[in-house]
Amino acid sequence: MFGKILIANRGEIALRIQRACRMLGIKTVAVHSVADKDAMYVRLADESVCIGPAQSSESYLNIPAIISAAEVTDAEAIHPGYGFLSENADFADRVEKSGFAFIGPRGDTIRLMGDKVNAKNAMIAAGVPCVPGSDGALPDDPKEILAIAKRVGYPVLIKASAGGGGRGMRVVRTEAALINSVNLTKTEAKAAFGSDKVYLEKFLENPRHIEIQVLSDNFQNAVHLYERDCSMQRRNQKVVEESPAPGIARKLIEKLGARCVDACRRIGYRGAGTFEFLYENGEFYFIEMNTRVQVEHPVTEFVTGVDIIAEQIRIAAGERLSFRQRDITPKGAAIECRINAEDGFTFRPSPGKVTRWHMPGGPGVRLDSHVYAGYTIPAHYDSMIGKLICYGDTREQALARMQVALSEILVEGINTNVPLHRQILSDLKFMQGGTSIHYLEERLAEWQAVRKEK
Ligand code: MV4
Repeated sequence: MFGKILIANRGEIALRIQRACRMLGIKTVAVHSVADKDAMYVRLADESVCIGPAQSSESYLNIPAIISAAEVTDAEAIHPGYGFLSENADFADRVEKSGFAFIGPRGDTIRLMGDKVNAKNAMIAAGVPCVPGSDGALPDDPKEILAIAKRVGYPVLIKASAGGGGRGMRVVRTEAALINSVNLTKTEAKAAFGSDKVYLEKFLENPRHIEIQVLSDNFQNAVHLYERDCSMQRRNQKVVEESPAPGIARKLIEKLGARCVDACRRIGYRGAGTFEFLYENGEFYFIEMNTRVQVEHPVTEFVTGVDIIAEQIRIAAGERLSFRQRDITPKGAAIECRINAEDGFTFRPSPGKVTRWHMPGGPGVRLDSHVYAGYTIPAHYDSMIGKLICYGDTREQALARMQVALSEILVEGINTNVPLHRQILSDLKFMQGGTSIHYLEERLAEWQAVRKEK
């Protein structure tokens, strides 16, 4: 087991990783930008290294600075968290070449999954159900592209292979618009990601977003930790996530999970990962794989009892998974609200000094946040400042605890999106469960209109 881990991230996930390290008796090195020098996890770290000025490109994305910090502190491993360099294959390679363990998959696995066409081909080979579409990247010949779209059937979606997370996608509803849309998407993809490789899929009009969490050790032991429903999202930013996915049969999830586990074995996956699916008319369709821990991992931790971050560290240290699939029996329901330093309805970021910070508690209530009264939220980074996760024996109980917990939150000095969460949690259709990826955006338009009248 490692003696010291460098945490190459910031905010709530840096604190979360530090908690796992300290629980395992591992020393921690916190790296921080000038703007994060007063962060709690810096104060709690055994050692801290300032790696640069506030802007991410000079600090949290600064590969030489991070690797140098690991060298000068004699760290044995680096945990990338999520975002920043967590899915940067070159970073993973350079970490390992510099003699440190990268807490995550090998660089070539990250590279494979970062190319969405290759990722999809790997899944098709493993028998994971995918969205119908082009067989690989779209060819150059317009006649062939028209034939593929005709076979798939309109509407279709053109996606950048080097994109992901909603970037570089275009819906095409008529044959007349196809070739222009493909060329436009290729141009944008080339500019944004350096590759104009695009592929085509049947466009699903009203799906839910369901993801499967997996853990896979170095000995090809892989298990799935069931699913999360992440459909409550706005502009590809998740707002609320939950497990289990309301109204989807366990057997269906277990069948899908087994396919994901098989895929992990075939590609030699290492660490924690998430298979993203769209779910529509009772069918699952693979869209992408995330080769990192996700923001919403606490939802799965509540219903399975597995400490996902600790498992990531154990796997990276070469340990075998200490449980098998049959040991994973999910229980109850959990729901997560992402707490953002922003206005809940205009979404305008609201950085600044937090003058009051009172967080909820009680049975089944967890608050993952690095914020404290007196802390100044920097303006340079993502607006998420914490996550409130509530657990219950049933979804109804988890929702009730979440409503009570949200009502206890007291924050002054900045705006938060807590009012939005309270609105969502009391929305009848949401409470019935199973809303699609478009539901929140539909309701937001109404809620904002009402608020304008107030
Ligand atoms: C899709 C889709 C509909 N049909 N693919 C968005 C981000 C990336 N995960 C893929 N995404 C989508 N792919 C097909 N064939 C709709 C989306 C999508 C979406 C997916 C999941 C969660 C939120 C979303 C928001 C907009 C679009």
